[in-house]
Amino acid sequence: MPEMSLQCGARRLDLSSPVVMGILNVTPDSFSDGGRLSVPDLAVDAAAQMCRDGAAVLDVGGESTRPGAAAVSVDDELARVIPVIERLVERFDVVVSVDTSKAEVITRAVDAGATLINDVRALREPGALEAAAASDAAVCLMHMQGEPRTMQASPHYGDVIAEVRTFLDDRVAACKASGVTQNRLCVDPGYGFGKTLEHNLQLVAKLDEISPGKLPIVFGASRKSSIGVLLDAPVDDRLHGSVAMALLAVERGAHIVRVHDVKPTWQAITVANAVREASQRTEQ
Ligand code: YH5
Repeated sequence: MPEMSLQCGARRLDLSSPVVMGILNVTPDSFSDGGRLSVPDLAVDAAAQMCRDGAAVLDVGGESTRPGAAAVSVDDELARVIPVIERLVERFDVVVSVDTSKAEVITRAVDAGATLINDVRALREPGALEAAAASDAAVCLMHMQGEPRTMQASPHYGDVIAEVRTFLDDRVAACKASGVTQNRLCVDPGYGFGKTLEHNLQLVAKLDEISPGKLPIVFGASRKSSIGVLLDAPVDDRLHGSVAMALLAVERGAHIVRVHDVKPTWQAITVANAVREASQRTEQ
């Protein structure tokens, strides 16, 4: 991967080798210790472990976008994510990302120090594009067919690769027209978002065909239900399948893998990086 990077605020995230984005859900059901510690305290502890385990990015999300999940108000989402982002930015030398679609959350998260806006709705909500363009944060544009509540009801495509690429092309063009520069953009095929198992597998198989203008690719299959279907395994038994899927995505061109299990994923891609570098040394 020659001189690939992503400009996240003042920080340049080097993507010449793939990196791990750790998932930090701050919904009320994500942390429980019987109430001794607050959710932000528990989230900071989990984040510290992810940093030790090799995460280059921490992705903070306060809206559940799992199939069927209920919507969250702006105020609830702000109350969940802003205190956590403030603490992470203060403590850890990594890119802090915010997983949101709402303009006000984007603006407040960037004020709190987030330098990557990760939006499963690709900045299509009112004011979101303008909020992102007014910042100097990077943007991850993800493909989704439909809306989280109903997207898995009956996903349908003519050609899933072509449709995902066309959608991402359009959203990249919209971002550039609003002033978000190329070096701040990355794209994501949206594994599991309005897709059958077969659609998901096609997207991984042809991942190298989805990126407009060779932008960095973000990929997230961690613990998702299609991995459960392949393995006939419940959500707490999808680690090895998730690591395999992340590694296959990296081998097909993913630059940032979004995962729950940072350490095993980091170890797997670090081994793969060493082999890739060895094959580059013998190439000339
Ligand atoms: C993504 O792919 N996904 S939130 C259902 C699960 C497990 C996990 C158990 N935000 C992505 O992680 N952002 C989410 O079943 C994302 N790419 C990017 N860029 C959904 C999620 C999940 C859903």
